[in-house]
Amino acid sequence: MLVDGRWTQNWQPVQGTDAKGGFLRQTSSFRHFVTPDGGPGPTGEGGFEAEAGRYHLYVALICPWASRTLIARKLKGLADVVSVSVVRPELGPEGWRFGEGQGSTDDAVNGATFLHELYTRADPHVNGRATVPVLWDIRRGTIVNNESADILRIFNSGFGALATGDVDLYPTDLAPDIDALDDWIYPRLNNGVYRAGFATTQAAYEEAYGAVFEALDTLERRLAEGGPLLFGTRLTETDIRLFVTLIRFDAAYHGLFKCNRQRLSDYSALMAYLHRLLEMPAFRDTVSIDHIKRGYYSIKALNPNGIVPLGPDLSALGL
Ligand SMILES: N[C@@H](CCC(=O)N[C@@H](CS)C(=O)NCC(=O)O)C(=O)O
Repeated sequence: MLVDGRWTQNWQPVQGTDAKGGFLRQTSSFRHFVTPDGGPGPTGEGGFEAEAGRYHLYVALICPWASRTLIARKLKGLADVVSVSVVRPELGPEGWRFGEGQGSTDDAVNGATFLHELYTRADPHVNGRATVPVLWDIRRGTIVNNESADILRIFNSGFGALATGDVDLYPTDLAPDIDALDDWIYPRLNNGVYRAGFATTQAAYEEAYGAVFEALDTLERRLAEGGPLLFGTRLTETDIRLFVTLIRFDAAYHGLFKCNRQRLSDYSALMAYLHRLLEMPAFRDTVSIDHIKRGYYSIKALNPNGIVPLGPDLSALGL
């Protein structure tokens, strides 16, 4: 992690632990918004007006939070407006690293070797972890935002007419329901799998495991009774936020994170839902099972020998 702008060697893949051995995720530190006229957004400062070619997105394909933003970028028709760099899937001693090949890229904008260099460039005294995603302002040479939930909303409405996709991922009439469902899914499922995987006590693991499967059971019923999507026929940001966790479940969370009461492929409505979303290139094209498996199974604290499993067979999903 970074302390006063310098990379420290005590970096650990486990972000933090509470008094009961529960996993704690660091909060994001850059919270500015791109807006159509450059005015400030709900948090942060103004000065980040929408413009084609001005912003760059740094992602890891293993990372569910970064993948959310990639899906939104495609759904909103922003692929030619916001460019992308992809780090290698393995988190090494200096965190995320760039490098051309096997689905990863160099950093064509800043020429960085490690993602943490961008954090220091944005703030020479930065503290904390160098996480993906990062939305970078090429003109000002700084980080606009490193919180995927914000970047989803920036892509939905911050680019105004530059966004040609005709879907509204956060429509006003559904906003309170979307917020409520996001807030319900996040601790139980999106972050719940991490809380199970990185728990350092049996009690913290069991609590997280219970929450994960309670959430999956509830969502299975919701989709069976009221699908095809979480809000009927309207595709929203909550579908993106759920998809990124479901698509990683059998490949990573079932085994490595010990979320193994059932596989996702044992849930019929959730599988039908995954199939439905994977029919859209904006979802399918952002999924790399290769990066997901190599990335998660490279976490030495959980898998010391780094052996990447050959299974599971995901051919039912065309993956
Ligand atoms: N709040 C952030 C969380 C992002 C996050 O935790 N990303 C992980 C990868 S999945 C990361 O980059 N970790 C690097 C590290 O912890 O050093 C978001 O949703 O954007």
